[in-house]
Amino acid sequence: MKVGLGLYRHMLAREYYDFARQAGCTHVVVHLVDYFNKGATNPRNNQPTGAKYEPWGVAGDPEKLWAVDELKKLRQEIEDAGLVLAAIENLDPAHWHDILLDGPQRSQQVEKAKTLIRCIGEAAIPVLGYNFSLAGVCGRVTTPSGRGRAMTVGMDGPADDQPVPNGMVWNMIYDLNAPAGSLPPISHEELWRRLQRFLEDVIPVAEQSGVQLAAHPDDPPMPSMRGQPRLVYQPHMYQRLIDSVPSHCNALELCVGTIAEMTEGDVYDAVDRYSRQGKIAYLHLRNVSGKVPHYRETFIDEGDVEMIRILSILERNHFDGVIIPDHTPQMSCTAPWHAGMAHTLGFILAVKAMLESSNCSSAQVAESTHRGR
Ligand SMILES: [Mn+2]
Repeated sequence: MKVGLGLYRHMLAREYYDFARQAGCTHVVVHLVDYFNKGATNPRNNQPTGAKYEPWGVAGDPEKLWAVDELKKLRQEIEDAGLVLAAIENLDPAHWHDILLDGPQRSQQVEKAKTLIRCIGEAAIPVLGYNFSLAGVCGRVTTPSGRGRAMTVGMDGPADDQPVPNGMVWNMIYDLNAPAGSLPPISHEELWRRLQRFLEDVIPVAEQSGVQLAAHPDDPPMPSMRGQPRLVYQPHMYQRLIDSVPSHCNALELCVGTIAEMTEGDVYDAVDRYSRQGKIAYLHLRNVSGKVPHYRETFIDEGDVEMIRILSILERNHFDGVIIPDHTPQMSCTAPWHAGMAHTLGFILAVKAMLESSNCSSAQVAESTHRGR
């Protein structure tokens, strides 16, 4: 396993690459979508939160795709800083809203998605993460309920009532001039049909381009949010996604925290099942307390998930991909995001070193952890 750091668009600068290396990372995962663009309630020194139903921000330019030169330059800058660019995380709603919505621009946007995948391949970036969701990450509250009164996000009960307004998808605004009204609700099967069509359209291009597509599960993993169905809201639903279009390029951006929030199954079984199949392109690591619709995100060393057990399973199944911290609660200092990331990375590096130590097999780790409780 390799350790990386996820960087938002405004963090794609040498200062942040140096920070990643200083904190022990060899890899980075980058976001090219500026989630924070004109978002009134969405501070840039945290994960994109929005308010419970406020959008994160305004999507990018629909006519401006990420170009090969731009991607190559980014990869070169990251390599010059001594790091490897492991993945791009998320498509811009400006480029694929009608793929999600089955709207009138669907066929043109499928061509845009194919072009993007070809460019990513040409720039030798091996993975593109995505989240096939209409409502996106929403319905959460930010409260000082973390350890030591840390600001953290979670759900304080069901949040299903406010429909998604027209012109918005995946919690971002793609059309500021959309007519009044809201998205009509669709069925769970219709959402799966849209995903199936998308994968059938783009996976052959991904294969030709040497790019793995990696699906994030729905966060928060409710059966529906804002009247819209969710795709992967229980651990076993990831299998349906993998099986829908069998390909090495149809893979997962497995999010441990989101899976731990799910009401069915077991996060250890899920990590075992999907890493054993070699389907995890890269992994988000985060701890959590509770399950939907009552949970909160926690620091890595507390919460419901035994992280040493998760990392032991990955090591046992020879997971060779990149692990990045997901979100962390905000630490009380002038650099809350940096502090949260450094704390999480230190924890991950310590467990990794322990698992790799020749004096300390996975079995011994599991046993000593158990005895320590
Ligand atoms: Mn995640």
